[in-house]
Amino acid sequence: MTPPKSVPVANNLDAFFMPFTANRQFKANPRLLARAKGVHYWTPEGRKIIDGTAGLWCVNAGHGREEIKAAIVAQLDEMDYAPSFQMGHPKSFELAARHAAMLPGDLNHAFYCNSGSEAVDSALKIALAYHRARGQGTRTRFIGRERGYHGVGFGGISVGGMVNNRKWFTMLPGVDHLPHTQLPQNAFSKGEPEHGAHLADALEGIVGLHDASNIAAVIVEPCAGSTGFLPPPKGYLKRLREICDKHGILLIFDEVITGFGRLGASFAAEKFGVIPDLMTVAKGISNATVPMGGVFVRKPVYDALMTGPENAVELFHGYTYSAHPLACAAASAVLDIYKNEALFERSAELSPYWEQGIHSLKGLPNVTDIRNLGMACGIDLAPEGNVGTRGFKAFVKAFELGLMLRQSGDALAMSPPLIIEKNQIDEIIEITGKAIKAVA
Ligand code: PXG
Repeated sequence: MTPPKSVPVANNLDAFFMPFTANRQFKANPRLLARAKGVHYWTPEGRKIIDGTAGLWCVNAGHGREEIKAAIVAQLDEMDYAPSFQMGHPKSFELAARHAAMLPGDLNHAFYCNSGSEAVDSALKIALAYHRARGQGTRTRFIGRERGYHGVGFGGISVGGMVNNRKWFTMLPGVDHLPHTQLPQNAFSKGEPEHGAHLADALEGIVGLHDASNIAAVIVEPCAGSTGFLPPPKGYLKRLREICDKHGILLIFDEVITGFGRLGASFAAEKFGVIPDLMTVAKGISNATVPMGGVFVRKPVYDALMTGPENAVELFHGYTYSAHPLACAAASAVLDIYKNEALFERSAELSPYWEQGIHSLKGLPNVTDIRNLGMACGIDLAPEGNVGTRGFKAFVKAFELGLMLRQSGDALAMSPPLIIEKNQIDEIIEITGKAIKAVA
């Protein structure tokens, strides 16, 4: 492993308005990351941190991959940028064909954007356009789920269910929410919990309230990530699919976290055998090297929009950087790595070891629930005073001890790069245990 080079540190942290951060607290006591390779970060002082979260659930193939770098550099030499509006460049078509080939069922068209938030807003708009193109323009309502995270666009926060992301802002009208899926009787379940498929039936209630003729789409994370990692109850997603089919409602899976190997399969759709009409992705699509997001679209949805005069734009939506050549080059190189190193299979193979390790933390002080699926997990800690206080302390302690984990309220979440080795999993578990004990 290359030793860290000395890195100049900004001596004034004031100007950067940091996202999703307690700015004043951070700037008083910063946690800076300066270099990364494999499953490690280094601080500017050269302290080594094991990456328990693949960055923000995104560096699935590990940091500093030379193959991706080479592809990006080659693309920069060849062509830095090309528009995708009424123009095209070969790598975008090539990438879409590769994605279509690896996706389950007839999810065989790809729309590209630059982030998960854009992917979600794009998917919601495609859903509206689909119904309108079929003469069902009254279908405008969306249904999300409590505790869901779908990024930070107005569409995403409206269908999302994270109260802090919503309460300061105005929302899209016409949105309902399904109940979240964390049930106390499922505490300490390994993998998919037994109880809770019936929670999908709440969709029937919402349909009864508004009538299906007014509902465009249901959007869920097949396995909720940001809220603290909640695997779906057994049978839940199939039930949602059935109810959507019965009422002509589109089903959107937000696979920004679950896509590209996280759950031990290419996508959650493949793992659970449930094919959504639209799938949103980002993060692992480019291993986070160049920002990229996408919406994968089923053939009937795409075909419904390919009507009308041939010279008419079918979807008035897109971004300057949709299918950016550097992102396409990176995403294609990432697909090669996933395939050559069989990283999705590796994720499945490692997951029992991960499960065993994570559940060994049961019994530590304040641990009230542990959940896992594939190469990810959530650990709930009992709150200490205000919600999030103990969680934040555990996060800071873990960082001091050399581990990067994620905190959402008093839930800790982890999702290491899929190249992780067993001894590195042991290290993550050990440090997590120490951090939990330290905040007891
Ligand atoms: N959908 C899902 C399911 C996500 O997890 C987004 C959409 C938005 O993606 P962008 O690229 O716009 O951020 C996400 C993002 C966390 C954490 O700590 C999770 C995300 C982002 C930042 C932090 O759990 N997920």
